[in-house]
Amino acid sequence: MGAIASPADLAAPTAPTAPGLHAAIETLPRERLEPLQWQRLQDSLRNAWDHVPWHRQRLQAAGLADPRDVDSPAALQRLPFMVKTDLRDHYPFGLFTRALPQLARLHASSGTTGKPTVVGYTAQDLSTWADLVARSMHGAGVRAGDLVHNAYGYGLFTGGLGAHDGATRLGCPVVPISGGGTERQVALIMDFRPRVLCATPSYALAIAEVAEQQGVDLRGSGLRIGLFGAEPWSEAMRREIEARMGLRAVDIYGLSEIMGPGVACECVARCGLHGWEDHFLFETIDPDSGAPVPEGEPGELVITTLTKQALPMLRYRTRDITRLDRRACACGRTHVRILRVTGRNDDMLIIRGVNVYPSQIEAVLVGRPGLSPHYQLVLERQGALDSVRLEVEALPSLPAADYALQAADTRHHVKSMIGVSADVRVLAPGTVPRSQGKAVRVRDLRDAAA
Ligand code: DLL
Repeated sequence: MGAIASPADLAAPTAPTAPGLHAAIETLPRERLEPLQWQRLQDSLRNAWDHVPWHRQRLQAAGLADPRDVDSPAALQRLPFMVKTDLRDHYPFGLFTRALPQLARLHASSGTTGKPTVVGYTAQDLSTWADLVARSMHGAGVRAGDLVHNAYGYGLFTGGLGAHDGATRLGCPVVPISGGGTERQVALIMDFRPRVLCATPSYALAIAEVAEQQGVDLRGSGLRIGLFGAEPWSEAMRREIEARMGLRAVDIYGLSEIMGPGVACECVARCGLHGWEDHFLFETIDPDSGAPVPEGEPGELVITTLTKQALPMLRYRTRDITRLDRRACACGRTHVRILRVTGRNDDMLIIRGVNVYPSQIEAVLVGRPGLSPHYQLVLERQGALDSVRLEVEALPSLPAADYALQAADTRHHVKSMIGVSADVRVLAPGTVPRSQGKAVRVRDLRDAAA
C-alpha cells in the first residue's frame, strides 16, 4: 500500500471484490427495484399529505385524491415540482412533518442571499444517510478500518458530518479535521497516513499546492482514494488531482435539501454516479418546459425522497444539469447512473449568446502548460454587452515575460473549444483566492457597474 501508484494503476478500475454493505439491494434487478420505489413513494406522499397542509393542498390541486394513486411515471409527472424557495418561504421549519423535539439534527445552507434553507432529520433519517454514505464509500473502494481524513467543513454544511457518519458506519476511523489550516492538513496526512481523503476538489488542490510549497510529495503519503464533491469539477481536474496526490479521485454528489453527500456516488468503474434508487426517485426534465427528457439526454435533475421522514421532498428541482443512464453498470449495480453534473442552471453563463458552464472553461484550462488550475471568471458589463474575463494563475515555472503569450494562446483554445471570446489574463502565482470548501469560480460585477 505504501508504493506510489503510477498513473496507469490509477486508471485501471479494480473489480469490486468484497460484497458491499448492502450488496443485495445495490444489485436488485430493476423489475424488483421499481415496485419497491412506488410503494415507498406512496408512503412518502402519505407522510407529506398527512403532516404538512401545504403538501396536501398542492397535491389535491394537482388532482390527486389519494397518495396510493401515484403508481406510474405518468402519475408522478402530474405532481407539482418543489423548488428551493419553497423551503425559504416556509422558513425555518414549515415543511417539516415532525415537531422539533422529534428531530435529531438540523443543517442549513449558508445562504449568500436571503434566508438560509433549513433541513431536518429524524434519528432514522440520520441512520439512512449514514448507510448511504457508507454504501457510497464502499462502492468507491473504501474498506472498514481505512483511516479517513475528512476535510469537508463540519457544521451546518452537510459535507463534514455527512461524510463522518458514513465513514463511521462503514467501520472507518475518522480524522475530523474540517476545512482550513491547510499546512496542518498536510502534516497530519503525512503523519497519520490516512488512506482516504474527503474534500471538495478545489480544496484538495489547495492541499496539494501547499504540500508542494512545503516540499512534501503527497504521492508518497498513504492516500489512495479521494471522495470529492459538493461542487462541479471536470475530468481534467480529476487527472490533475490524481497526478498530484497519487490517489484515485471519485465523484460523490448530494445536496442538503435531499439529504447531503451520498445521494449518488461513482463506483470503481467510474462511469457515472450511482443514484441510490431505493431511497430516491430520479427524473430529468427540460428546465424550460418541465417536460421529461428522454433517458440519456441532458436535463435538470429532479429528485423525490422515498424514505425521508422529517422532510419529504417531492419532485425537487435541483437545478443541476446531468444525464441519466439506467443500463446496468460493469460493477453489477442496477441503480441509475447519473452522469457527472457539469454545472447548475443558475451557474450557466450566457456569453454573447453562447451557453457556458464554468466547468467547461476549467476543462480547457486544467493541464495547459504553464498554467495552474486556479481560475475565476469575472463578468462585467461593457455598454449593453456582457463580457467575461478569465483570470488564471501561472505556475511558478512560467516566466512573467511569457504571460501575455500564454494568455493569447489560452484565449484561442477557449474560443475554438467552447466558442466564446474571453479576455484571458494570466496572473502571478497565488493571486486567485483559494477555497477551503466550495470554490468561487464566478465573480459577477455586472450589477456593481450598473
Ligand atoms: O454540497 C452536499 C455534498 C457535500 C455533496 C460533500 C458532496 C460532497 P449543498 O451545499 O446543499 O450540499 O450543495 C448542493 O452542490 O445541487 C450541486 O450543484 C453541487 N454539487 C454537489 N456535489 C456535486 C458533484 C452539498 N459531485 C449542490 N458535482 C448541488 C457537481 C455537485 N456538483
